[in-house]
Amino acid sequence: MKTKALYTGSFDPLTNGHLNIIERSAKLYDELTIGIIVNPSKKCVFSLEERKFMIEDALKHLRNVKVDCFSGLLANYVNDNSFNVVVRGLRATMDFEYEIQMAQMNARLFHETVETVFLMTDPQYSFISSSMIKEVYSLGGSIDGLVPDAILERMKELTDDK
Ligand code: COD
Repeated sequence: MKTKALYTGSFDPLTNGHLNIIERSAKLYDELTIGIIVNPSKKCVFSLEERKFMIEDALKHLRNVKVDCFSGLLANYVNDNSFNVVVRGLRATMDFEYEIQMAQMNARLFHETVETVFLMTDPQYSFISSSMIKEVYSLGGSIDGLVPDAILERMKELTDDK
């Protein structure tokens, strides 16, 4: 049986921490879908279309990875698309508290057996978050090496346009 894995997030923007989890998951599973959450109540700097375009560009070296968008409950998206695995990344104990709660709630909502699998962040990326990237960048600090080059280039283009 093919293993279909899902890795979800806001990815506003995708960071090298996310990329590291994606590259490692792509080696573990037959197919990996990156699910960008559409959350109208969350104010994102980059539009959904911009994030999808940037992520596809940054992941074009990974043959078994595709990018999609979803709204509503993660469990509904998983049930509708028959994923067997949901991948999450863990940076610190702080992440763990929230993640275990979410994994246990999701487990109740999945129709079939779906495992939530946690990959520990590579220590060099443990301090990176999308919100910190945006703050440093917007105040003129360097984010070189913290986001994929394709994302950095696109961020420069988009912020020049705005
Ligand atoms: N290193 C490793 N992993 C990282 C790093 C890093 N530097 N940064 C982030 N991650 C991991 C996160 O821990 C997470 O696993 C993933 O990458 C995505 O992170 P974000 O910050 O882009 O995404 P979130 O946390 O905003 O996404 C939350 C969801 C969209 C998954 C969540 O809100 C959700 O499932 N929403 C749908 C509604 C729903 O089903 N609600 C009920 C939940 S029980």
